[in-house]
Amino acid sequence: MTTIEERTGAGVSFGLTDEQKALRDLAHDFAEREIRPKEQEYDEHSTHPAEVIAKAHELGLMNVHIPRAYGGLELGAFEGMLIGEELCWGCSGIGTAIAAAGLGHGPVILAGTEEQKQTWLPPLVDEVVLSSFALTEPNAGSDVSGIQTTAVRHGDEYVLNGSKMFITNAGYAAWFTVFASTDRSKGHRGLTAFIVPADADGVVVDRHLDKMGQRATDTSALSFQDVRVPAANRLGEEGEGFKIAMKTLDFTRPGTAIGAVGVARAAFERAAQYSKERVQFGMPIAMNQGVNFLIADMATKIEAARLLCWQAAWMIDNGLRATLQSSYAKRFAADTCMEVTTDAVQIFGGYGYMKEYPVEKLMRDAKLFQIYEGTSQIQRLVIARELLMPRD
Ligand code: COS
Repeated sequence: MTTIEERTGAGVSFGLTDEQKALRDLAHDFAEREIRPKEQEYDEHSTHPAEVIAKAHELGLMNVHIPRAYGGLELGAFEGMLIGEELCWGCSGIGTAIAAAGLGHGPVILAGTEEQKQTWLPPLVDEVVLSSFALTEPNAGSDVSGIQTTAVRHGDEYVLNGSKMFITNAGYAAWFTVFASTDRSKGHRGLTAFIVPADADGVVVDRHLDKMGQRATDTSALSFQDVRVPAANRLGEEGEGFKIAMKTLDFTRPGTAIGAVGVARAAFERAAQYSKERVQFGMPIAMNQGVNFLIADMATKIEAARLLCWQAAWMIDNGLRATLQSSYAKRFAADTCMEVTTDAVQIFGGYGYMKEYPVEKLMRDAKLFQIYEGTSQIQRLVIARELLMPRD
């Protein structure tokens, strides 16, 4: 297997440019001022953070990958990560509500025609408009090829029927990227992607789902009942939907992984501080090897997770296929987040288990990173396949 260096000849730098530092500081300041003070309230009531999203939009902290040609900032995957880590450090429920908009319109950037891009992307820059990615179904989660929603062509239109499950921001999206089967006999080669306006007749947001964590993000069930979509809204050709979904996820998984780094860092900072303040047996508990080794391992794993995310972003920004590196990052960062937040609760002891202390929420929030955008098991499956049966 050729190494990345052999393929690109480029070196690696861990330093940030002044512009990148300014972007990270802007996102951090926003997270500290606008997100942190509201994280408990949004979590408790599981409400859509419309106000915070509007402010993030105004500051240019969302939809950041939209190309300049359509009014966007055209930031790279790496710059997106500098923002994403900070927003999720503030609260991953709110951070995910902001970041998931990128998943919704990612397929349009990736596979849209010029006309589709001109139609659907500029409004996302001009106004606070959300798009949403409708892939998962009640009976098709990890197994994308099992999608049962159908799209049948009638003249210049397709008629969509079916149900979607666990769709982020579904209750607040202006339009969806929907993956449906145009030919069930072809399995994954029969899947096709469509842009479906939320106000089209027959689009029904069935219910807001009550989650364990990341409760500020709306997750809803959705259905399509004889929804008529113009053929002009089809992304790519019939049968290209599966690959469009996979390529989108190659791009977005590291962005999700960096959110897990942000949550882990928030838990680490709080636990490290607490370990210095909490006195037992006449000394801060941080003096005990049983605690400070935990702290050391937490910090090491967070650093490693961030570097895997940065590597995946670097691959993407250099135009390289990053399927393997995206799954490395997503798998390791999600599992790290779960471990670090669990250890943070352990360091806080009984207080950590209580809702009035912040780490209980972080542990609940962490769990979702091991599930959405491909479970940790699916990431391992992708990693094993990429290593043992590489596609190029
Ligand atoms: N980029 C481009 N093409 C890809 C690809 C990628 N990352 N991954 C797979 N493909 C291609 C394969 O090369 C194959 O092409 P051919 O039809 O030409 O042979 C095709 O897609 C099917 O690939 P594969 O055989 O690997 O498909 P599987 O059905 O085994 O599924 C997994 C692969 C499990 C990786 C996929 O279904 C998956 O990612 N599942 C998790 C879904 C997920 O993340 N859900 C969360 C929803 S968003 S919150």
